[in-house]
Amino acid sequence: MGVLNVTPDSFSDGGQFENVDAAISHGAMLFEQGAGLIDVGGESTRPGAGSVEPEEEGDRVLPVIAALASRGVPTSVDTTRAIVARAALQAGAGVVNDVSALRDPDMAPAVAETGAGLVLMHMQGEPRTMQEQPRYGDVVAEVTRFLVERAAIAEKEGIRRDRIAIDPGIGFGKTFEHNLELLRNLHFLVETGYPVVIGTSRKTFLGRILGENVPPAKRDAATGATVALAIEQGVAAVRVHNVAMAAQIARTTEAILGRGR
Ligand code: PMM
Repeated sequence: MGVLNVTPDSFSDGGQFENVDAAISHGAMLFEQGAGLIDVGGESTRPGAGSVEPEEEGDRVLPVIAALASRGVPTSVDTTRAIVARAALQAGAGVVNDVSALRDPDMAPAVAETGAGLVLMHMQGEPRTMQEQPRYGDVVAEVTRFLVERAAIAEKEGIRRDRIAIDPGIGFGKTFEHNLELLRNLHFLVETGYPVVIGTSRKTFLGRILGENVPPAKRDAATGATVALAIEQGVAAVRVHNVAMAAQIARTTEAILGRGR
C-alpha cells in the first residue's frame, strides 16, 4: 500500500504532493514500483494535527483518485468522513481506509452500498490529543478486541467479511513501548482471520530508535525492518512511503519463508 498524502502538513511528506499533477504522477509511480493500492489522504492524522473542512478534504483527494482510477491504478481513500468516502468511491476508489474505525455512523452504509473494501484502524483518543497519555492494561489484547468488535459491527451493517481488514494503528494513541509490543505480536492479530494492515513507515517511534536527528525521510531502512518482521508474522499489507524498497523486502522475505509468488 503506497502512501499518497495530499496535505500541506503531513509529518513525513508534508506539502510535497499538494499539486494535483505531482500527486497523480507520484501515485502512478508507486503503482509501477509494486504497490497494490495507493492510499490517498487529504487530512493529516499526524499527532496534534487539526482537522480540515470536508469540502477541502474532498477537493484534495477526489481529482487524484479519479485520475489514478482512469489510469487503472487501484486506490484507497484515507478518510474518517462518510461524505468524503462516498465521493471517493464514486470517483473510483475501491477501499476506504478509516483510521477512526467507523466513528462516522454513515461510514458503514457508504462502504456496504458500494461493495468497497474497508480498513479498520485502532486509535486511542483522537489525533489532536492521542499522544498525551496513552494507557492500556494489555495493549495487544485490547487493540485486538476493539478491532474484532468493529469488524463485527461492519459485518452487521452489510460489509462482507472478506472485504474487511484490520490495523493496530501504530503511533495512534500508543507509547513507544506499546508500538513495539504490538509489532512483536502482530501474529496475534493475524489469528483473528482478518487480513492485517500495518503502517510504520517513517514514524516517530523509529526516530526514537534511530535518534531524533534522523528525519522521517531517512527512516526507510528502519521501516524495512518492520516490514520484514510483519510479513514473517503473516501481515497482509504494509502502508509505506518507499514502495520500491518495501516491494523488494516483501518479495525477499516471502521467498525465504517459502511463500514466494
Ligand atoms: N498512518 C497514518 C495515516 N493513515 N492508515 C492506516 N490504515 N494505518 C496507519 O498506520 C496510518 C494510516 C499516518 O501516517 P502518515 O502521516 O505518514 O500518512
